[in-house]
Amino acid sequence: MKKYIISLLICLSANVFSFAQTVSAPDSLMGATVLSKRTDAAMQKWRENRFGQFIHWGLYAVPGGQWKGKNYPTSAEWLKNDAGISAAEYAELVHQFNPQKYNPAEWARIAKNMGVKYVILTTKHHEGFCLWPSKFTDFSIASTPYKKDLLMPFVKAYQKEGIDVYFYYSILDWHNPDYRSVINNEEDQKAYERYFTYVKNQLKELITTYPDIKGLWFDGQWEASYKKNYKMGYELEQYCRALKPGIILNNRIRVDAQGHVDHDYKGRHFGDFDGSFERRLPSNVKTLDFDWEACMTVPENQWGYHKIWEGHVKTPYEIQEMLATCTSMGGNFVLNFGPQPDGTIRAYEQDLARNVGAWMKINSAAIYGCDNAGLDKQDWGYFTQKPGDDKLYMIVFNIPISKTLKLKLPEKTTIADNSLLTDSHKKFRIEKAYGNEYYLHLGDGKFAQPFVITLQLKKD
Ligand code: FHN
Repeated sequence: MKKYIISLLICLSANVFSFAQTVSAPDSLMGATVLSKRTDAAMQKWRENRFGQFIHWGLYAVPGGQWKGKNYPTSAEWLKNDAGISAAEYAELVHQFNPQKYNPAEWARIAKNMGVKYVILTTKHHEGFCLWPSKFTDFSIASTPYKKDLLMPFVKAYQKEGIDVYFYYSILDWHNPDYRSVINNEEDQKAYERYFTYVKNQLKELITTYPDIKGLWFDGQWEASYKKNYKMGYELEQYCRALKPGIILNNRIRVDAQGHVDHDYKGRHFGDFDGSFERRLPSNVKTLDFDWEACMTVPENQWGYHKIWEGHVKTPYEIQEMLATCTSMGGNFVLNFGPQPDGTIRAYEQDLARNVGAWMKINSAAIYGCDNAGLDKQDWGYFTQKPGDDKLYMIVFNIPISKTLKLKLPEKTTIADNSLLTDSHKKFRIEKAYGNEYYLHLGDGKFAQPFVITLQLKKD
């Protein structure tokens, strides 16, 4: 027993130390502090999750992108700004926010069936409205006809489905009278400092009231006021890490002394991962030596609920391909949902979740825990591999006319076996082309695309 306790203590201290090692003090320009991939279990879990859900929900869901009979095709959650609505007039929306059909268990079921392993919920977006009854403002759910906290039932429901919960928090705030976009004089600075205290109070409130959350996802860090007060970002980072050791923070928590956002003056991401891939994926990258996440909207640029979706709306196939792309490049993929003001999820988002989920149910082995496989990208799709595993996954999106898939293996590696992921009896003929290049012959079979082929590799 004594032996067991000693080895447990050694293990625990090694884990804490391995993370502590990666967080350093900032340099004089307030550069990044996590200089290599975190190796602790929490971050490893984040990495293995690979697929997440984003949820943008707030007062903006009520007008749904329309104001006084006019449609604003820009992002619904930016309506206050885009329609030039005064803070007082916008605040009246609290009396209309009454999500009687809010059923977080149903949301969590949809998310679970889609195959996500984590979720990020906007607790306070740029509009400043809080989804929880914050002690520090009246501009919260407590002032609505609904009154009840939206966060606790959310956290519980998602946790019940085994989905990790993260909270989004906007540093930018259009409602708090102390908030400043720019600091023009001492008064502004004083007000901004009061606002910063408000932010810290709220974050402490969130972290302590909902201790099961795994991390915080910051946004709105680009304004001149925050850049001028760049030391606040570092203070905030330390503050969150002290309140919740092991917490996972995205890169938008900080700016450096030269006003760089997302990445510091040396190009290194802030926080624990690079979350600056917004509505885009990194291009042409074989592998990245840092953790990263891409977040994506279903329509072109709507995060919050908008009554009218114009332009391109993504299909399940496109989402599956983005997820495969991110996994093959060692990153996470997060898909956004914008619930309706009554608390229900738009029918198209539900369909999309169902379809992506149906694909995930049979192919997720090629996603969860997988990473870049270190092979040259081929036009038919994406390679993924679990680190240290000798199984390689080929996620096929485009079948060539030749019905043969080219692949180039690392030196001194051969293919011991292969099969369709969904049918271990379905084998393919492999032909050695030249060097370490092979052709995999699909034959005449019909495949519901995208499909996954598993290759069992063998070292010579
Ligand atoms: O302005 C926001 C936007 O509304 C949305 O929340 C996205 C999500 O990454 N972030 C912002 C801009 O970067």
